[in-house]
Amino acid sequence: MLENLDENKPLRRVVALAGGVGGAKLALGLYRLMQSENRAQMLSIIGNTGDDLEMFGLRICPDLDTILYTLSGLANPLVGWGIAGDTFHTLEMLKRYGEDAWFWLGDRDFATHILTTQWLRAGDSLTDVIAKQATQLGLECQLLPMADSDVRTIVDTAEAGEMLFQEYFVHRQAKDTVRGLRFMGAEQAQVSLAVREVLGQAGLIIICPSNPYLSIWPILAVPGMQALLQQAQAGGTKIVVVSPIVGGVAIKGPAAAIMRSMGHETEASAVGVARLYQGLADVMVLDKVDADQESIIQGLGFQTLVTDTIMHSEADKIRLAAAILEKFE
Ligand code: FO1
Repeated sequence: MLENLDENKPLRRVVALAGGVGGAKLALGLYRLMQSENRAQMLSIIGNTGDDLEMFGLRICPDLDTILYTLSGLANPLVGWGIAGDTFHTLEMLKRYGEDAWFWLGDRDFATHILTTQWLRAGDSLTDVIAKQATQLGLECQLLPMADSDVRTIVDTAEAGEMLFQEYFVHRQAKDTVRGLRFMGAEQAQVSLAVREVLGQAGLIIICPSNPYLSIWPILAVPGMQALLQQAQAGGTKIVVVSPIVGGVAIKGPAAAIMRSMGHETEASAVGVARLYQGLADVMVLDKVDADQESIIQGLGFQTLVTDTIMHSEADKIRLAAAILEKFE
């Protein structure tokens, strides 16, 4: 029986849930590692689309694009999003026309949004659009949007009320106090056949170190998603969450500030993250600097892995991916 399981191991899928820049780092580690083992096609990444927006008539999927560019080696390493070496002539021209072009879209990046929009208008699903782009950019793994229909993260701020995510995050530079979030369109959204299939084949599910509220909650808000995760768990598949909070600070973005401003019960710490995922994930990966929180997290019902989780270099990313797969796959 055990032998059988071992034989089947390479056939089981690794499924990662990810937001943008932070999530893409671990996704890249998993991708490179599985490429080196000749099984990159057994990696599926489910990306957040709650951050999507329409601008200049174009559909933009920042988180999916960030993963796409990161894994295909195109991403701008300085910021983690956009394309390395991109120019901004189109944006400058739009500004000359008087447009308030606050979202930095590069000339090459525009090509992605033009095609996304064109293919969606032609009737392709977002799943098909992203799959075509991934294939064209040579991706060997699968990149899937969390849903095909529109879901938009709406941020309710103390200073200016409700606004779309990118308005809060980029235009207003995440300076407002977040008092609530909702995912517009989530109730009508459906888990796609592709997402259903990969979760059904998952031997391990990894929640990347993305902002729980802004990047993972929208994915979990798609009706049926949590039930599929529970089904996978019931079949023996572990769900591993990598803490995006290290030493009380968010690795990237406003996660810590949002945890403080939104949670009466949560705190910006690895324990706070564990509380958010209690009952949902089985394993928590925390950084060595938070090792003193390990026993509390275990007390909350998690298996733990304490390791270096800060990913600067590609080697850091592969090492973290390898530590997780070695222990829990
Ligand atoms: N992030 C910014 O902070 N400023 C920008 O102007 C910006 C433009 C942008 C364009 C394309 C794209 O794919 C991503 C872009 N991002 C930008 C990143 C993005 O808004 C966020 O990092 C994610 O949505 C958060 O997950």
